[in-house]
Amino acid sequence: MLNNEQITSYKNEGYAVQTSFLSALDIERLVADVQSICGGATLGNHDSNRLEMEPNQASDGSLVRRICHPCTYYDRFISLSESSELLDCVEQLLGHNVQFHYSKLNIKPPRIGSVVEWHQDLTYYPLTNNDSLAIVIYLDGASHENGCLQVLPGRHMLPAMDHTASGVFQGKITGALDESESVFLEGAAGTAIFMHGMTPHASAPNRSLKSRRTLIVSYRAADAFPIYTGEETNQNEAYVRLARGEPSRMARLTPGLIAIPRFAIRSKSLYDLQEYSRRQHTTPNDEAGNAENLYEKSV
Ligand SMILES: O=C(O)CCC(=O)C(=O)O
Repeated sequence: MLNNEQITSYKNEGYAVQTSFLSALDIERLVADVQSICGGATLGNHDSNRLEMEPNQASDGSLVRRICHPCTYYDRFISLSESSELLDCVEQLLGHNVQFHYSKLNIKPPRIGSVVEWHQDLTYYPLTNNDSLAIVIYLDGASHENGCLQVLPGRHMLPAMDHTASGVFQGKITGALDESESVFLEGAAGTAIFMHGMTPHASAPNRSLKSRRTLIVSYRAADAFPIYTGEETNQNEAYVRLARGEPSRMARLTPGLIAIPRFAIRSKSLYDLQEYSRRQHTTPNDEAGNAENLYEKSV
């Protein structure tokens, strides 16, 4: 369970940190599963529905950057996402009726681990209200050196920051951002960070020799319904299941305006979308809508 200080931190700052959320044995078992899930995959030969590989390696390179939907496909991760230890904390922050939304396991391998640029999760998948969170659980010690999570505290209650260029969603904050306010959430393996869906966050590339493996599990209040933005909404909804309490027959609405993301490409992940955005804006002759054939255009 979270204590009052942690709940206040989540409400006021947009995040709360729980150290030693997982035991050494839990971590050992989850890491063994990670190794077996990733075993045998190479950039040139892997199941892209289950794994995403680091792009900057040889075709026989085996460095994975994401396990897709671990809490849907793999028993130990499913159990963790359904555990009372986790759901009791989620209930403290979101109320009794809670949906599991999605999960992913991000790996920043030594030396080439990918950057995650600043973004707010709810800009990718707007909901009728903002009672949505992600739990970021470190399976390795995470520090400045290997790309721990960084957050901008206290920004989650304000309107969403701009994630667009020329009206097109870039998957990252494009407006002004004062990084001097950012907090580096360093932590030992087993640390869990409860992060509000509107908290701006990022993590640096891993240039160190230490891997940084991180499980991310997202939940939302049962009365937070998806706002349909196109095919992406169907994709995002595919993994939703009731985690605790009852389904809701009422959608609760946050007053105000909600930006609807217009995707220029159908990207596999945040990494791809942010990479696409970097290419668009760093290659002089690369006009919007004229990118290389690497990406399938969405309609
Ligand atoms: O892995 C990280 O450091 C953050 C990842 C993240 O924000 C995401 O995958 O949405």
